Amino acid sequence: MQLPLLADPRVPRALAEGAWLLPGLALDAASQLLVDVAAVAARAPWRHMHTPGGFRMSVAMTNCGAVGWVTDAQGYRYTEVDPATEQAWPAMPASLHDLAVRAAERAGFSGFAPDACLVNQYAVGARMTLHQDKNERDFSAPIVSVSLGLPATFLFGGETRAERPTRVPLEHGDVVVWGGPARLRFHGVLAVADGQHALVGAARINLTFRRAR
Ligand code: MD6
Ligand code: FE
Repeated sequence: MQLPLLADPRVPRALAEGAWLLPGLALDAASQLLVDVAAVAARAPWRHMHTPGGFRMSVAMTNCGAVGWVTDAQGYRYTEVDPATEQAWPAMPASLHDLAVRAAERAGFSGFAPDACLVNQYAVGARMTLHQDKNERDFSAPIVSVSLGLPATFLFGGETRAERPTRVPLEHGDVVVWGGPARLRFHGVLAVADGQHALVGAARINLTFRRAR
């Protein structure tokens, strides 16, 4: 039975032209996503990469899909081979792929065909400084970002680093889709606060799906 008088808490919220917060869209899939992320990390282990400037990132990363995002002294780029294992990145699990396509569709980007999923693991205190996602070949595809585990504050900036970012609280199961005129906006994540999540423990996991090639 429907309860049409109750407000639906899962209504999409526009963050900017081309950027949508889809609250709770990943909630139903979350436990399967986490099982599949654990299988990815068993084959392509979590690692702290270094920026081209030599800084160790506080976020631990892995990838799945045909290509994966890496950074080291040679720069930021996508590779077909995981430099840590010298094997191909694990294939993108169907649970991840299907959620990303559904989220993109929901935000008005039909036909999204992600070939890369960067998986970020934030321990308490880990953060992501303001950056643009611009290593992809074609900016016409959106990015789909799925938050799992501990909450975080997403920083949503402008087209220049100087523009003061707005703060967007992200919770377990929230999805952000980001494309069109918003595709090159600066963004980041504040240091993750201490806590415990029932499924994830003391960590936040973020999946970002891209069309890299
Ligand atoms: C994170 N996300 O939420 C990092 N990039 O852990 C990103 O860097 C990001 O959420 C592009 C679009 C959406 C994002
Ligand atoms: Fe990003």
